[in-house]
Amino acid sequence: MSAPVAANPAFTPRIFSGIQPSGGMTLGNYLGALKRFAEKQDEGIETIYCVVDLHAITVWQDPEKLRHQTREITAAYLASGIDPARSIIFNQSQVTGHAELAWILNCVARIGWMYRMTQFKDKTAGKNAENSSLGLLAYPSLMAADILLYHTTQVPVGEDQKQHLELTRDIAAKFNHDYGVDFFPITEPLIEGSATRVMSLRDGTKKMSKSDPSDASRINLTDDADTIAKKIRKATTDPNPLPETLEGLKDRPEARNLVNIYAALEGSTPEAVIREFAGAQFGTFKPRLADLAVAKLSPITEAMNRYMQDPAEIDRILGEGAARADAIASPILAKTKEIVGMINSRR
Ligand code: ATP
Ligand code: LTN
Repeated sequence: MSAPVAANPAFTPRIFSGIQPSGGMTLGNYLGALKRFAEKQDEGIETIYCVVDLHAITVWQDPEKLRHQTREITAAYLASGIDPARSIIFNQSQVTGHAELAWILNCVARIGWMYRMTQFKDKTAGKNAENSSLGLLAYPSLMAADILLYHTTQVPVGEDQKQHLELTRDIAAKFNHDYGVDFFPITEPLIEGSATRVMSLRDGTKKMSKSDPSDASRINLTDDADTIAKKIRKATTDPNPLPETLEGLKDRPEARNLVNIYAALEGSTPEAVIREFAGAQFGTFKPRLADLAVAKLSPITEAMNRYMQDPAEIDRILGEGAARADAIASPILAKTKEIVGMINSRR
């Protein structure tokens, strides 16, 4: 993979990010992505948030469930404070430019780059990779298209997406180089805060994931207060009390995970949490964490449920967002095609 290229200051700052409607939202999605999406609206930069349904179908999705989950992610966007008047919210498949640009980028990116992606390796581990969809292999190229279609300069994501964002930079740089242009920006990843990688509650070495077969491994945004408290109480930990310093968490992934979650929910730092709970047993810390999680998440869950009562309104918001997204994307896609040498005689 090529060396990082400096971001081009000539592009107007613009934020884009996406979440797959491939299941319910987890605490990991909330802290690593959603919560930060809402905060970015206050920074005076244009913000575009997408429900990436084309990505979701890289693995089998039941059509009715896909529709439901697309609305549910949209409801989670709204419930966490993303305001359709200040941000563009839409689902990917309604803006055809994503699939069109992805095709062009498929012809720029190299197959070997795709095989090297750890997400592809993880998702095919223990299975016959030859039998996975072609879309799953090309997934990062579609993600690059999502980002580059809007000349995005910054992408807030969790730690697990870092490699995909590096690939997006490589694809943009190769396109610019191959065609002798300075057309696509070299996008910056925004991986910030103490919860960029929330781990499974059952195994501190595995990412908390919406597709983990064990429901006890994650907190879902749709879990009620009792379920959240029970999952935290049962979370795997070692028998020792919390240490006096952050250093003491070094070889204790489960304890570190719970401290990081506490800090991110509270809006403080792991250092501050350790200072407060130095020497405390998990029997003391876990109930406090559960109370904090319920206090922070239940208003979001309630708002999500309210939005889900009115699917027609959700669909209206997605449609309006798609029209606004398309207005930005269309001229960029048209220019891309012109650079590539495609004739458009319908204008
Ligand atoms: P899966 O778990 O099925 O692989 P996912 O939740 O990782 O799916 P997305 O829903 O598309 O995939 O992820 C949306 C955003 O949430 C991304 O920015 C991703 O980095 C972030 N995210 C996902 N899981 C975590 C986690 N455990 N900790 C922090 N951020 C996360
Ligand atoms: N691959 C991402 C989801 C995603 C995305 C994007 C994130 C698809 N397109 C564009 C940021 C920008 C994931 O989290 N699994």
